[in-house]
Amino acid sequence: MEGGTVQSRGKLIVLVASTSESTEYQRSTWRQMLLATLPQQYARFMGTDWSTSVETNPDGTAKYVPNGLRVVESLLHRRFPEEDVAVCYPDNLDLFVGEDTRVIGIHAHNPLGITFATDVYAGFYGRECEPINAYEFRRVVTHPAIALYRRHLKVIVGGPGAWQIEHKGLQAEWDIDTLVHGEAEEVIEDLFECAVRGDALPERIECNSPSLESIPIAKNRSTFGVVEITRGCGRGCQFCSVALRDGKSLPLDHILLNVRNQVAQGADTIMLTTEDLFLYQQGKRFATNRGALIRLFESVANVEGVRHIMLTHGTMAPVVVDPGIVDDLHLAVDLSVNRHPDSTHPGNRYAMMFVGLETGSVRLFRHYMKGKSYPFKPEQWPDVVMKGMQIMNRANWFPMCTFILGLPGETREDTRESLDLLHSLKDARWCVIPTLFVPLEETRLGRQDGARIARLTDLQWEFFFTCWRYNMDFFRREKSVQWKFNAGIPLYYYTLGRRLFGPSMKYPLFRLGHFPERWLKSHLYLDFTAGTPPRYTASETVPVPEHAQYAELRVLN
Ligand code: B12
Ligand code: SF4
Repeated sequence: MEGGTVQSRGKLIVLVASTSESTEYQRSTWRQMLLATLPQQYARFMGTDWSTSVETNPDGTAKYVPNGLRVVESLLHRRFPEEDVAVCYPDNLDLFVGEDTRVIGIHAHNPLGITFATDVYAGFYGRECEPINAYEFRRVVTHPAIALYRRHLKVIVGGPGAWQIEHKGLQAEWDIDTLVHGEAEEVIEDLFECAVRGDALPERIECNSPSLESIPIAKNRSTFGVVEITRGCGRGCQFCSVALRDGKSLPLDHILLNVRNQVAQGADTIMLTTEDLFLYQQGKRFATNRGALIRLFESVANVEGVRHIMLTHGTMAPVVVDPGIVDDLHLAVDLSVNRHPDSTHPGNRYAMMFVGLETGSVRLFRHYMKGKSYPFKPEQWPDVVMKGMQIMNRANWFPMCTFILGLPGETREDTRESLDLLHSLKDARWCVIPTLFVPLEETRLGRQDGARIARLTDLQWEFFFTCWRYNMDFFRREKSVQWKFNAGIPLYYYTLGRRLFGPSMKYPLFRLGHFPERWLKSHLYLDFTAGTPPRYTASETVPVPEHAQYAELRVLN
């Protein structure tokens, strides 16, 4: 390592991301997501040592970090010589922070683990448990190398989870000069220049959406080979932070340059990143652009070195409007990293995409997220979900779907409707993640109370654990370990669960532990014994309403 000099003087600007937000262990997104949820205190018993499994270049810099930090790095290269900027993991901060260092830029994806789905799970072990993500982030921000040179350093934190630090009032305690919220393209260069000069910095910066032209090509490798294909969405869901940002697509040339850069740096997997895959080069009113999508997949797959394509988010409605689209995008299955014996693909591969189903209650759906089902009406939502799932599953797309429990004003009837939809999806090939409502600050529901795990009703618990029962049955096939898990369930309930959450979790939890349904049915809402058919089935077609009829429902544009 040419480290002698680097070590003693340091780099002018050091960018850093925690290992638990950078790891691409086994190319498994769900494993990384677990790190945002599992409690650090018990991590070693859960076999998650890989949370710090990342790769380092010979000079000590990071091989891959979250894409947002790569974008910041590329923006800085416009203003500062490349040799003045280093990107590393916390364990190598000592190599790069020194007398010459003026700015530390820290990326925050989910730094305290307080967003959807995350602290819920750490909470099962008691209130004081900190998720691995939070522990790892704290390790960055309180790193001794930063403390040692703090007198001449500015500390800037940005990323999609920066709001969490403000929300928990930790900015002063962690001695952070500036928190940057939102898309930072148009502020980075000036902000870092001021920081390098030692000027006083604002405590917080709220960024506006940048023009397409100001989004740079990421020169270096991002975790999971993330390459953005769109930004924003515009469907207007009230709980979502990107709801009101208009959707825009990155030009294909820009995308392909990014793909080539990823591959040139050793990535063989490209994660096409978007809020909704079907918005890529969309037509009017979210119309899917089938040709552009096919061209995108083919062009990416044709880049030499690309072996796998991974997806991020998408919505159900476009699949129901245009069922052939998932067949046309067969490369998402052919080049997927995921395999499951239930896939009919010759290599048992399946495409995995995150899909927000959020609720089975038409009332809540209409109130909070009616743009999500467009061009269908809110009352068609359960049919859209059933049909969309059928179409996806037939094409070997097994989506990872989220539901939100505890949306403001959720009644028992609403929860029952979600349970009905869940019941109807019992034979689907999917993964279903129950999350608790979190009022993200920059959203229209930002001032509402968040849902609390300790306040879940018996019906909400039933929803929660029925989801996990489905997931276990679908993904965990080794029956030999199943009995151990089942036996652990009552043990957990009587030693800890009952004390932390009260008796309303009992029977739902016992469903997770595979207790006999004929016994559970008198205690739970859903009856899984043979007699009760699910409320919904996938219909032959779901009619797209006439626009005239639908006009008054639109929240769009
Ligand atoms: C790809 C992705 C993932 C991947 C890969 C993550 C990774 N480590 O690289 C996977 C699937 C693993 C993942 C997991 C999770 N994710 Co995620 N993910 C995304 C996604 C789709 C793209 C991220 C991205 O690369 N965007 C492109 C870059 C350019 O944008 P950016 O990161 O925001 O960066 C910009 C600014 O934030 C800023 N910036 C970024 N870093 C820095 C640093 C400094 C110093 C400064 C000044 C500025 C700055 O500048 C950049 C340019 O504008 C986003 C949604 C989205 N479209 O952004 C969700 C998103 C970020 N994820 C989210 C969540 C909730 C999670 C999980 C917690 C999910 C879960 N419930 O389990 C986990 C946490 C994982 C972990 N270990 O931390 C939420 C974040 C909400 C929040 N933080 O409050 C988002 C916004 C999705 C959503 N709408 O809900 N995720
Ligand atoms: S469809 Fe998804 S990304 Fe778009 S506003 Fe709704 S939740 Fe947000």
